Amino acid sequence: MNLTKEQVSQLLHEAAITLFADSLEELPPRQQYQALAFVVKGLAGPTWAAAKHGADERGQKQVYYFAIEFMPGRLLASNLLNLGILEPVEAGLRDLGLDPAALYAEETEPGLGNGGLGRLGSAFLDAMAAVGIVGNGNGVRYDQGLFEQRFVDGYQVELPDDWLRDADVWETRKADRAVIVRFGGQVLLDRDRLGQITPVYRGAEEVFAVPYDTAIIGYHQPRIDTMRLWHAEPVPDAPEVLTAAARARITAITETLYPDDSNLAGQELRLRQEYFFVSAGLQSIVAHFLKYHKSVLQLPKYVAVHINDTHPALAVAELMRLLLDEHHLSWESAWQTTVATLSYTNHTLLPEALEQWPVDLLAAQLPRLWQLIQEIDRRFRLRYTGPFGQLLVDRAAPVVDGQIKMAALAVIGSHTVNGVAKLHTQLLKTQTLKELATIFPARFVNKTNGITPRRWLQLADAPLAGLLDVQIGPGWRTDARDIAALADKQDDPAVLDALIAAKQANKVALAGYIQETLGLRVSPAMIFDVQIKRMHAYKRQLLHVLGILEAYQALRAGEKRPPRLHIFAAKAAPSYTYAKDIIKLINTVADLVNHDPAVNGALQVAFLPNYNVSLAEKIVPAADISEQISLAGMEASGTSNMKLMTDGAITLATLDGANIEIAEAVGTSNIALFGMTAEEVAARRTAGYDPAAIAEADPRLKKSLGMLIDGSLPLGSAGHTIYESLLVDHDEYFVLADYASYIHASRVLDQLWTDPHGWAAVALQNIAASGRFSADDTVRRYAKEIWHALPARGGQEKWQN
Ligand code: 73E
Repeated sequence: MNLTKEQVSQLLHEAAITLFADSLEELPPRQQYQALAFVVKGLAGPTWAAAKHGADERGQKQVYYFAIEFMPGRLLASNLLNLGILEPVEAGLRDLGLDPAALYAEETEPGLGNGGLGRLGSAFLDAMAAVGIVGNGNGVRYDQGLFEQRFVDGYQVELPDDWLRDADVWETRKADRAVIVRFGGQVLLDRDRLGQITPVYRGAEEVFAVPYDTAIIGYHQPRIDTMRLWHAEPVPDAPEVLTAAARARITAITETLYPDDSNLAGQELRLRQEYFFVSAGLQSIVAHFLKYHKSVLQLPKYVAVHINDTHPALAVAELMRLLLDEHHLSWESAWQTTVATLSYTNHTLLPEALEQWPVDLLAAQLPRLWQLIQEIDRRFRLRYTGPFGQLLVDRAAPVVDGQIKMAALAVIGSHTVNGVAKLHTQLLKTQTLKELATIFPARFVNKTNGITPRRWLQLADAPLAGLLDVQIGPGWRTDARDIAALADKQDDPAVLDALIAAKQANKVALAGYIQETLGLRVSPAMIFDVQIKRMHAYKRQLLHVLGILEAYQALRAGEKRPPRLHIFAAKAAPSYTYAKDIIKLINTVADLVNHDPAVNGALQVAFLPNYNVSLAEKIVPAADISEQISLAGMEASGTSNMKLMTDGAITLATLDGANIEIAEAVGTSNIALFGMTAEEVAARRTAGYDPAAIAEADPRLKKSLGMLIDGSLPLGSAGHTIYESLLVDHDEYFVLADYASYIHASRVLDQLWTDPHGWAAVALQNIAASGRFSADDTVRRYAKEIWHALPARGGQEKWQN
């Protein structure tokens, strides 16, 4: 799209008058931001409108990505970049005396997700638009996103996230596209003389689902996809007047995001959320489809519906309901159509995260779906018991012991199932879903996760992006694989110096932010050692803390080590007390080492509050070390590992999730690996394990553990809880088993740091190898091998204005 900076200025002034009846110069920064966002939305509007019809008219297959979480991050700079007008707009702003970065910072980030799962969904939408796939997000418009985190006395405190206070400029309410979603009541099956069955609903609760659409702008091409989020409201003009309580039950559906990551919520409200966005999404897809096509039997040819984790797995039964009850297909053709339309990604092996619903709960909320799930279960058992035997089928079936297993429903009702990293997919097939993989071996495939280099390199890391332009030309901006060309420069000292300078600039900026936020002065000359992700026992932030205490003792004993700043950012689920204890521990250790003159300047800890996409954009470019230290076999993939690598951090990692593929990509000499493999962990679990003996044999470790309970760290009850989790409750996540090799790997990095060019050469190889983790390639593989929705070749679309 073409735009001059003079046009920018004119449009902005007009928007200020239209929106706020004031001149741009008079507006507070928040309103200046809103005016600019309004201008950008207007510029994209005509192309967005055309895109909506274009795909249908061309008969291009559409992908609908169903996810209960999305985390787009701030959109203004990203939209400007994708539209190709970042430069003129920034120049225009500067001419007006406005600071672009300050305006971007006025945007409230929609925190409609917990962590990697939600962020992945948004990265995929951005990537689909970039590579020309007609993609649609389908999710929930929560009134309140993930809580805002503060620390009080080192403890996590949660504040509500009122992200819609100032209205969201990007969303468009589409009241005319609302649909009705039904819960509860009774369903009777009415059979007419021809044997046709029609369900009759009595006493159902009706909920009005209103879509809010946000444009997902394709990078440097006239392709705009849509993220559609549904909001729950009472049905307007309904014949019955609702009580306040009945209205509240309805609006509660989209009031807040469940703040649990990798855990199942299990409550009725969560089930209502899941059905709500699944039913609304499928109803609107089928209705739209039938405007352009004659028969629902054609659905799989033009529509792919992707189930992101089991949260939308009710799609299997809901699509059956629509095809049977509303479009009167036979069971067999409805089933064929459903399976051919749906595909499913599993994101976790953790048993506590595998969703199941008690039959009573589901039957009461969704009586028609319960009838259909029973029939799916009955037919599944009938079909597969012969060939596979009762025992295996019992383990694989969706309805077992009064519970409905959502992963089983998703696998049975999908044509393809994928894990999110090679190891994860293999463990799915051989452990978590092994019975289903025996029955449907061809359904299981791997699709390793990816990230968008546009947000993490082009936008968040301008110094490195500039370096790449100079060294290898700008081609990498459209095809991340081109970054590989950087590998040839590893022996060029000028390039290494430039790389060091780029990293330094990012570290200076982050140091400023740390000072501002925590009042902690840190030196950008230190090693910035970063662990940013949800707080969870399996991710082992605790191992990182034990490493800090080891270094603390070493320094106090007079050892010399390169100065290191340990940077954490992580939210804990409000009900996850153990994770909150670890937060308290990190803050307490930070207090100790940051105030001890004996280690001054050599060891510091900064725990930045309120981790979200915008904070990650500050931390990732400044990282030297990327801590990816989960117990092997636990982290499905991880994606911060990919972002940190892309921005030139060196990974300190276990052989878990996508770390294994990162190691393959960079070579083992360019990554610091440690710890047990997933197989070794499994063997150790069987063999039994004595963490106390490990502690006893290592004086420094013993001292660190003692500090948890001897009063040297004012931890309250948290110290005892953590101590006991390791030494009394058998250290479920093998923290002590991997401790020695973790310390060793970390010391190897200390050694490398003493040779700046050596370090920079390794960092450079990491950047060069990061291209394969671009989400653009990931969605291309999904499109080719799962959705069968190949990207449009250029030429079909044009910018509209
Ligand atoms: O390893 C990550 C993975 O990189 C995994 O833990 C995460 O998904 C990422 C993207 O694939 C994930 N989140 C959840 N399950 N897996 C989850 C489960 C329940 C509620 C919210 C999130």
